[in-house]
Amino acid sequence: MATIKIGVVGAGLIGLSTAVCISESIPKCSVAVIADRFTPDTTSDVAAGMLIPHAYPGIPISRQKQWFRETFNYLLAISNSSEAADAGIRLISGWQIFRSLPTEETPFWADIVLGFHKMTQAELTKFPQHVFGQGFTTLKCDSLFYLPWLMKRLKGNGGQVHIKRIENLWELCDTYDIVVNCSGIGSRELMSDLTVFPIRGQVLKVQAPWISHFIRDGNGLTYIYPGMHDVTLGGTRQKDDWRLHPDPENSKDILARCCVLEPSLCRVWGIKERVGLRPGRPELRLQREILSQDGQQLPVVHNYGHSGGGFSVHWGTAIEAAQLVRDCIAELNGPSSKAKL
Ligand SMILES: Cc1cc2nc3c(=O)[nH]c(=O)nc-3n(C[C@H](O)[C@H](O)[C@H](O)COP(=O)(O)OP(=O)(O)OC[C@H]3O[C@@H](n4cnc5c(N)ncnc54)[C@H](O)[C@@H]3O)c2cc1C
Ligand SMILES: *[C@@H]1O[C@H](CO)[C@@H](O)[C@H](O)[C@H]1NC(C)=O
Ligand SMILES: CC(=O)N[C@H]1CO[C@H](CO)[C@@H](O)[C@@H]1O
Repeated sequence: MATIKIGVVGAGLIGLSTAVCISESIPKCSVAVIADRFTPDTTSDVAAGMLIPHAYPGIPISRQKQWFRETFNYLLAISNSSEAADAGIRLISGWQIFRSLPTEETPFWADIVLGFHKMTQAELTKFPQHVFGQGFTTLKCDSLFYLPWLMKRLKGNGGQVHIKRIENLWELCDTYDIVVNCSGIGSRELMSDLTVFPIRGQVLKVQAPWISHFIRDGNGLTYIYPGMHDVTLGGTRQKDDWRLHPDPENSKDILARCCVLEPSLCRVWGIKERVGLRPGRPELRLQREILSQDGQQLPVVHNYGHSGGGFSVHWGTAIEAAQLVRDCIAELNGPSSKAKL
């Protein structure tokens, strides 16, 4: 059997993790990543990389929970290995706090993170404006370490990397047997998928080395996430806003909101403003499709639309995308196919 050539479009978190997962779980294949932007210039580089799931409407909770569990357990093992510092992965404890009682006091992921508990009155005294909270230990992926580390793993497995903008998937059909679509917000143009929209996120990366706990307001708008070399302060969620330059008003507002939760932040220094466009979509798209044109066929696996929660589920969705690639291979090799291989 010939080597099967797989082209993955996208070098953000989703493209790289999917390419690594394919290269490590499918024998007899070659994997290439094709993208116009690489780390540190993708949306994924802007993210804080906290593992706190974002709910995807339209996808059964059991499937989302499985994605999160697989991602959490895989990263937990890395955080517990000698690779942890290179990969930028570590455990982090903190609080998610609410100004009014949330509809669900116990979220679906409560038994996956570690030590989940309803905050005690003593813990809540730090946040006088909040009436309820959840304390837990989760994981954080520092993208400026994690993405290069994934890239290194991919290259170590023989994966290729090409810098190129793809205008149309068919450009890839002469070179690859199967194409995997992980183009994030780019899928709006690339796949003419007009249901994909940007959710603009502005954050501040600041120096505040004394901060060790995360704090997240339950509405997801204000958060303080300490990382390896800086602290991410957020944020904004601006739907259909394509501006990639920082807005100084947003920055002032973010700092003011974070200082209410953590007054010591009034002393931060080294403030850098960053903006990313989350690939919003009513539903995350993880499915197989066979494109046809002029009697030619091209199997495609879609994996995009992770919105504001890509880090929390990326390994679970990569495992599922790799399974879909395996299904494509079985079909290409099947008796009924117009043997391309
Ligand atoms: C401010 C902010 C904070 C966030 N915080 C968190 C968090 O704490 N936890 C969490 O789980 N998630 C978080 N997210 C969400 C997370 O960042 C995204 O879900 C994730 O990064 C999406 O990854 P992606 O690989 O799909 O997209 P991207 O990182 O945008 O990558 C897309 C890739 O596709 C390529 N591409 C697109 N179109 C083309 C084309 N036509 N030709 C060639 N290449 C193309 C691009 O060059 C790029 O390489 C946050 C997002 C933002 C903006
Ligand atoms: C952590 O590492 C120890 C020692 O290698 C191992 O025994 C243990 O099972 C690991 N735990 C996890 C969660 O990976
Ligand atoms: C790069 C890429 O894979 N683009 C394709 C993704 O899928 C759609 C179909 O839904 C195609 O039209 C794109 O060309």
